[in-house]
Amino acid sequence: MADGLAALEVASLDEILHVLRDAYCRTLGIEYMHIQDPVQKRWIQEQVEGVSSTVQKDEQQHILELLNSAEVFERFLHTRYVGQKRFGLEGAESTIVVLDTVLDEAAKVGTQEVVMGMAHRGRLNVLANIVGKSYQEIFGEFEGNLDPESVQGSGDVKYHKGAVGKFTGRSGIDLTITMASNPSHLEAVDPVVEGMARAKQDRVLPPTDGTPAALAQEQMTFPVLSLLVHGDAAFAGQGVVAETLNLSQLSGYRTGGTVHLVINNQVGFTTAPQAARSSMYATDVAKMVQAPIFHVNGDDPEACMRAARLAFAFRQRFHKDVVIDLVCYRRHGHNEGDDPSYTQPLMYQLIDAKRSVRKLYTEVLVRRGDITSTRPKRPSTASTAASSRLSTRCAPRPSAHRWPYRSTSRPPPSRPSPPACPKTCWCASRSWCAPCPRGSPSTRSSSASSPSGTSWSGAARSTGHSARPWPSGRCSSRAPTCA
Ligand SMILES: Cc1ncc(C[n+]2csc(CCOP(=O)(O)OP(=O)(O)O)c2C)c(N)n1
Repeated sequence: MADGLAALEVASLDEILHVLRDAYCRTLGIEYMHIQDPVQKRWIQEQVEGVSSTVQKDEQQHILELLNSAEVFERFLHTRYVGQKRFGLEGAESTIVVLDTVLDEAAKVGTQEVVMGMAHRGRLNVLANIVGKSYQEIFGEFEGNLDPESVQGSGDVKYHKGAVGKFTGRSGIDLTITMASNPSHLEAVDPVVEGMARAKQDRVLPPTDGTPAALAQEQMTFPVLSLLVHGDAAFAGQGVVAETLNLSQLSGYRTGGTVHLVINNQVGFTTAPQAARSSMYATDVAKMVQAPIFHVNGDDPEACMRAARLAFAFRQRFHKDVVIDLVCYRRHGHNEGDDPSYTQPLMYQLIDAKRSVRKLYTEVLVRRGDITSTRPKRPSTASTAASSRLSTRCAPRPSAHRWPYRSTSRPPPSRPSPPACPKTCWCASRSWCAPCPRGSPSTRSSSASSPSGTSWSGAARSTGHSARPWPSGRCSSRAPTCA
């Protein structure tokens, strides 16, 4: 073969197909043929063609711990603050694996700081599990402890607040991470993050005057990493994404390559991709700057880890933007207050039947014989510790891990807790005031079962919950407010 393939000079068609399928046709697919520079294309080929992608035992354990932490955090919020907006990460828990991997790799090569921007989806989870914001502060915001003088003073503020924390990954190297505050306006934070990263970078290495001679001498070290997390609909739909990408290689604006992570849950609020964009992929806009795009299946966290490593390594090698397209799903509605089975009934039938990323990964590890587990059903290992911290509600984080955390807004004023509601819901799991997690009993047949497989008993039907159909087994009704 001219040019070689996986160091083979002669190969049968069968061998060639085997190498190519293994490299590109599994849970990680790479778009790079739009890149014109043969060096960059060759580099990608060398990383994946004929290269083993085995994940070490300690890495598997680490992935499982990350998924446990991500899932238990959402599960706690889902059951404790029923019906409250949180823009959950369920279905996209591998986001935490991708971010953890990128940051750990960045720490290992001596990156001084990371500036991050993201919208609502999974932001609380990222703040808790990546930036190191305390559960105390996050749950306090759910309890209504918001600074009334903070921007807008509304309950939405918790998805807009910035934070500064310290990330410590598996390497044990600390990395300061700044999460930029963001407005509701999707993607508006992108150029802000680039500006923040560039300003921090300029403090370390003053910029040149941009003339060709100066540029030739410019040290191509970019000690600050910019990291942007997007939604699929917003990445394709917002013009500011293209504007920001267009700045990425200009000497006055460049930051040495931004790592973009698109949480591609294949729906934008209620809009399906075919109604949201004309491009094939949500990430196609990034092709205009010849960024490589790593499409990865979010149900394969090992592939997600690999995609994150490849993406960061490409950024380090060529100082260009890279995109990770995390193809996943959204388990609940857009903000937990809406029921997606009204607008996407078929999709949500499939999603309802899906096991979580953590559960699937645990099963894979058990099947492969990588771990022995008698009960892969509940979050175990690290999440045991995480859940005990969660159940003690508002206990401060016990170790110095990922500290110090500092919020960029003023600390919230303390408020007295509201008196406990005396009435109990028919489902017996919470007070009458809170929306019932099992929906309205009066609208269900006795054979219906909850998403967790619990069967409903007819005995509970005399209660007066508001009647509302319960489509495709999803919990959707809300209890009336306590008088
Ligand atoms: C500029 C702008 N347009 C519209 C909205 C309203 N809006 C909020 S979330 C959302 C859907 C976003 O979908 P996607 O980017 O796929 O993220 P997801 O919520 O699915 O994670 C829309 C249209 C907004 N906040 N900002």
